[in-house]
Amino acid sequence: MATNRTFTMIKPDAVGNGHIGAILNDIIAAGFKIVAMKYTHLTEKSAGDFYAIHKERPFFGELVEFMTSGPIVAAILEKENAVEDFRKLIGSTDPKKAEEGTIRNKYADSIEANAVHGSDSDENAAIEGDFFFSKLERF
Ligand code: FUP
Repeated sequence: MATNRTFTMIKPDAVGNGHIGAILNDIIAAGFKIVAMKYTHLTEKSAGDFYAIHKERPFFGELVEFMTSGPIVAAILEKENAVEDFRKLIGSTDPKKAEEGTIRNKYADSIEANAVHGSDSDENAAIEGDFFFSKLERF
């Protein structure tokens, strides 16, 4: 069943560079409602579990190291066609390829330090949201 929710993280690079406010502003201006949100710091275990799908990829170790290098903001977002529209708002994984005006184009440094995460399917949006938030933390 298609849902109208997606999951995002503002990653350590964007948090460290002071972009939390600007990124949240872009997200809200694009019509997304915040359903759940928390400021937290991933551990090696939680980052490894979250990115378990990439465990065999050559960049996995560096990805976990980067994602645990500082705090992140995790959030569940709601909007019609949320997953697809949010992927458009953030732009390509590689900020060099991200379209002008997208969040990664504006705030990301590299393919690894790419400012934000956005779920790639309704199924993963649900799994990723459940990873961070209980039912009582959604409004
Ligand atoms: P995306 O769905 O756009 O977040 O991209 P992927 O799921 O393909 O990758 C997840 C994360 O792995 C990226 F956000 C950054 C990292 N990554 C690298 O560090 N190097 C790569 O070559 C590809 C991805």
